[in-house]
Amino acid sequence: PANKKLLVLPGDGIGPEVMREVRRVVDWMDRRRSVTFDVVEGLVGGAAIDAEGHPCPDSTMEKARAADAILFGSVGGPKWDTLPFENRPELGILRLRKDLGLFANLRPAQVWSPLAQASSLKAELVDGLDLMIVRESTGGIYFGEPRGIETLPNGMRRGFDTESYTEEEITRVARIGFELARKRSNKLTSVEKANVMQSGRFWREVVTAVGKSEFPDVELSHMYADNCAMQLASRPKQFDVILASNLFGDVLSDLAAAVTGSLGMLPSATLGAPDPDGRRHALYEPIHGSAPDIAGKGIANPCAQILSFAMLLRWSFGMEEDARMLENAVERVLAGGLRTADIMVSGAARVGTSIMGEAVIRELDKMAA
Ligand code: NAD
Ligand code: IPM
Ligand code: K
Ligand code: MN
Repeated sequence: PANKKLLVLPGDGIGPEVMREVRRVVDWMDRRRSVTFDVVEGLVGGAAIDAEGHPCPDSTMEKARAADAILFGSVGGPKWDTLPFENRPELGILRLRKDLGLFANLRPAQVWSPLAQASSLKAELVDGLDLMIVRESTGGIYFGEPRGIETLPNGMRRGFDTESYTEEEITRVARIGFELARKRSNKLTSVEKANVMQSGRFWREVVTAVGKSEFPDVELSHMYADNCAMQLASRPKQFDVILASNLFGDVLSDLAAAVTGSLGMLPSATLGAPDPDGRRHALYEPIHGSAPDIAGKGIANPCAQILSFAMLLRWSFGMEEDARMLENAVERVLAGGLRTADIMVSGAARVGTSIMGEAVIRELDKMAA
């Protein structure tokens, strides 16, 4: 079979630091498994602004369109925070999602037993937690028009954005949520604020209709987003699949990360619709950002980035066995007592980014032996 074309976009801050550890895993897979990757690197975010004057230059978009899968790091940082809105690093990831039509952002939040102690909640509330947030990622208030900052005729200034969802946008992401629920515990919780937002009311109406006509076997419930945040922080194990808009999904997934132990652990996949010949654009990235507060210190947790590569193997290349193997390797490292600072518990050994990455490779070696 043809080599798999992989585009790697490290980005800014801890992005390149944690990506370095994934490159070891890619090399390992190349050497030890029957698959060969053609790895191409590209510029995105602040790094691309510095080199080419745009957070997602056309050269990067071309590489992205040609790739079989994209592994993305993180973008942003204080260096670029004062740039005009149209030229911020964050536009890098937003353009990739929008222009490639990556509308379904899958954010699994799992607690592995060795990490239950690292959660912000009592261990018994999270042990065995396994939920999936399906976040819409090309619509809503992130892209709605009109938006801007303006001065009104009376001299007052205002800033404004628009939350808007079409029936088609809701339907296609709802289908992804329902399909995932079917493969898991058959429960879908759709989240909005139908009590105060017209777009939320419409969201609930459309999701209900999709459920009735196409997924009557899936148990669908609806929850207001504020209540969902409270429920996630107090009884997270009640959830299986959570379906949410772009903004609510963003907020709820950071919350889910705290509940599972750390932002440094959670991967994501962002998928587009398959084209007629079955090819589907897909991008994989940790849900965390460039973590400027710890960048350059060599202490970032590489697990979320490594687990994003596991999701890539599973979702883009159908390499389920290899994905599991990689996830197991990470779990064994944690069970063995190695911890980066963000998931430190008493009695564990505190290590940096590269020791963590090396330990994952060692576990892979043992499993393949
Ligand atoms: P952040 O996710 O970068 O960091 C939040 C906190 O979590 C920080 O204290 C950080 O040190 C910690 N953290 C994050 N990842 C970690 C890891 N792997 N290991 C250990 N600790 C980790 O969010 P922020 O500070 O709000 O944003 C920083 C920059 O990142 C901003 O410019 C923001 O826009 C950008 N951002 C980008 C993405 C993306 O690239 N998709 C996602 C989120 C934020
Ligand atoms: C994320 C980030 C992005 C988002 C930003 C950087 C545009 O927070 O990927 O979760 O809000 O989607
Ligand atoms: K990221
Ligand atoms: Mn976010």
